Amino acid sequence: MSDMTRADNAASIQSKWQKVWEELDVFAADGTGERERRYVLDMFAYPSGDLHMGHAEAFALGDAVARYWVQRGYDVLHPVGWDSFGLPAENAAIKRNLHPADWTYANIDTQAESFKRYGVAFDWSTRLHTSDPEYYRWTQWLFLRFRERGLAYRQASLVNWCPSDQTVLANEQIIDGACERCGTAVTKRDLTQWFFRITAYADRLLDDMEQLRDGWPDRVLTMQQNWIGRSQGAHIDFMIDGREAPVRVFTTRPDTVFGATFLVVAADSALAGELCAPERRAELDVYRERTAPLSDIDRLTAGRAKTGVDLGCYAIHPFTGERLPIWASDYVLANYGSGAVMAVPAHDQRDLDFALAFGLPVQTVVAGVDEDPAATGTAAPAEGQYVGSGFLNGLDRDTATKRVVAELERNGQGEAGVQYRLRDWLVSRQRFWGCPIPIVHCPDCGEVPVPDEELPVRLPDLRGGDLAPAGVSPLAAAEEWVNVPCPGCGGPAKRDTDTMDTFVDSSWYFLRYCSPNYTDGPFDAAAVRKWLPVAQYVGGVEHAILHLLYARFFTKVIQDLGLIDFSEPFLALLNQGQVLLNGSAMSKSKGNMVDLGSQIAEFGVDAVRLTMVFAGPPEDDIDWADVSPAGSARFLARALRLAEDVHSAPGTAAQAGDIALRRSTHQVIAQVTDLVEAHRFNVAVARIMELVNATRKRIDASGSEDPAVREAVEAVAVMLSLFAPYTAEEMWERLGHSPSVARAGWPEVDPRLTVEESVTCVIQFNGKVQHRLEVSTDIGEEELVSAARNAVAQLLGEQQIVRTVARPPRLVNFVLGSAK
Ligand code: ANZ
Ligand code: ZN
Repeated sequence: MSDMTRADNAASIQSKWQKVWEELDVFAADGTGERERRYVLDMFAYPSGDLHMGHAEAFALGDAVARYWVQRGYDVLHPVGWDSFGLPAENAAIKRNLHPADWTYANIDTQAESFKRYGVAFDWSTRLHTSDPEYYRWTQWLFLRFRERGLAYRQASLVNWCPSDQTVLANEQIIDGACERCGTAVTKRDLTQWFFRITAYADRLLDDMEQLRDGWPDRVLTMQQNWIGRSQGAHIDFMIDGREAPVRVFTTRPDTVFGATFLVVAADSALAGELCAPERRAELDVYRERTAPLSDIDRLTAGRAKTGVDLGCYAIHPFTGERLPIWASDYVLANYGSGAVMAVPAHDQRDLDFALAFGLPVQTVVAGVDEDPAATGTAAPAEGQYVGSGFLNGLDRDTATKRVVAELERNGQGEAGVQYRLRDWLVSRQRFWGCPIPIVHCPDCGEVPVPDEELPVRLPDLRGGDLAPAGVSPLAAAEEWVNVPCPGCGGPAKRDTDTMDTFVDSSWYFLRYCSPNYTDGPFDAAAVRKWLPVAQYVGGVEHAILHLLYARFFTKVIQDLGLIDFSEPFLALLNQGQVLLNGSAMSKSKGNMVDLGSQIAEFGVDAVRLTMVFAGPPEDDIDWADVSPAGSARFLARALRLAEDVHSAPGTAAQAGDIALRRSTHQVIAQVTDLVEAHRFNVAVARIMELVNATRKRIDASGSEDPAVREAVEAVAVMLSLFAPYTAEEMWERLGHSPSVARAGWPEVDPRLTVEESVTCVIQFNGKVQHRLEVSTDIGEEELVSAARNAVAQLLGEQQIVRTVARPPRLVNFVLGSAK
């Protein structure tokens, strides 16, 4: 077939089956029957333009899982929706003088059409969009429940600020000190912001990972663990010369306290300003300005030249009474621990670098060190005998740590403590296209929640230039919307003008999918009980930390609210790799995009889908330059031709068929079953290809009447339906079946045909050979006799077996007597 007719053909097959699937509602979840239920979830799409190659990969994988489970007879929920709030819509709206909704919903329609064309087995009745008022009403409702529990609070804080986008950025939205979106250098700002108290759940987020050990990739669990970053240690309070309040430091090594020779506080902390001697002020201000833009990652980079300012004040060592100088530097983070450290330069490399840069003393306190760290420039491992450590000398590390903490506690100078890297989640955004925060600020009543029955707080109708006012957020400039009577006292008050981080929207959508139109709450608890937790989640590794952490956090809070009875939302996780071109990620700015639409137009949906799963293990990246959708299309055409060449009638029993082909068929089914269960789709496809070849050979050798050929081709059609739904449906039709192949049922494996070692067993009546049967070499006597009886049941007719002689695996002799 020429390329042109192949493309036309694919397009017409596609539209033919889309109609049939829609009419038959093939992928509707049931939820009422006795069948075991399974929920397969794809990370939902953000509607920026049409679907791209990354979507094509992710959804090909998730769909294979969903379709496989349907074939296995599970009641499957495979929902579809859109994560439809977010900044790109707003920027597009400003540029084109539109409402962000116009751009968003137009893109959603485009993507919906593309999903249908792509043949994804969604239950379309689940469809939701997080920007619909019916959805964000419940995001607001959840926000208010969080707030009631003290889990949503407002606090002034130093935040990352993009001067160009005029918005707060999360740490992860900063790349090399610049805004990830526009590249502008990020600055810090002191703003009052909304936070979610995710740190209150740090321990549970860590501990509950036990439930995920079997179902999640190890590396994702490790990333989550590091992100939460639990450190065991102690808080030590250092008295300050000429200051009432002590300075608290966090240390993981309180046992090295005798090696502390100076203190360092975060230069950008309020504490640095408070401690700074007047004559040092100017120097500190200059230093602060210079280091403000640095991200935490910059600050923590090992080996950076150390910089800092002597604050001109002194701390008192809690045990020696020595005066320790206090410095400010950028390598101490303002928002970790207390933003201050006791520097132990002999045993901590960063502190040593700093001490050497400024000529501060270095005091070794753990022996076994031959060389002086101050001379070598390398901090010594703090393992061994304590020296110069007063009451700690002679103890082992464990005892020393306990001893020093006990001593600090006795003196009221510190205590044991745990620190987390995890910070509370800053959810405020000074942008328009997000979920409004349902709070009113009243001069008399303070923060007043909008009553539940008045939700949703809808976004006002702003478009174009209204969305980009100078210096304030768009909602703050919308005066008519902002000014409202206070729900508490009725006096004049103002709405909160922040919107929520879009990660809030995506932290609970999987709960809403089970009852997307529910109006009495965020979700129908009975429906959630039926389907959740999610049996398989599929999505990109770029969400390995934040989205998954936030969704896990929400699930735990919602459990604590008594609305659900499980604590982990996703029991299994599959992370697909990226689609690359010539070794690098596709991006608009680099101009190396492969357009999904034109790939589909050229090769057909099935060839693109098959290529995605055949390219390699799902976790690996796919380089589109190295794969062959044309090759996939050729293979699919070969499979389809097989179906045309089956000339036995539908329903023909395969038993009489060619045993070699039957054996191949059953072995491939058994292998593909295991491979699909293990998500090794690429190998599964390779096995199906082998079966297609074996079947073709058999047809060439002895024609297409053989019932073993039908059995093989039917198995190919059903197995291919996971990856190439249109071709499979065509095959099924040509095989004389009615649609849909998607619900044909997974082929049953005959275990006798899958054993590698088999022999021919001779079946005799009174010592005369009647029949031959392929059996496994290790077949037991009982099994052999019953297989033999079944095989000769017809021949036996009315005759009675009076005695059976079995010599497994090669012989069964039935001694017959005549019927009375
Ligand atoms: C003395 C010491 C001696 C330390 C030693 C380490 C080794 P993790 O494990 O990441 O929790 N630290 C404390 N607060 C900090 C901040 N705000 N910014 C940068 N560093 C900070 O690290 C805890 C250790 O990091 C603490 O223990 C402290 O240095 C430093 F041989 O105290 B340590
Ligand atoms: Zn009021």
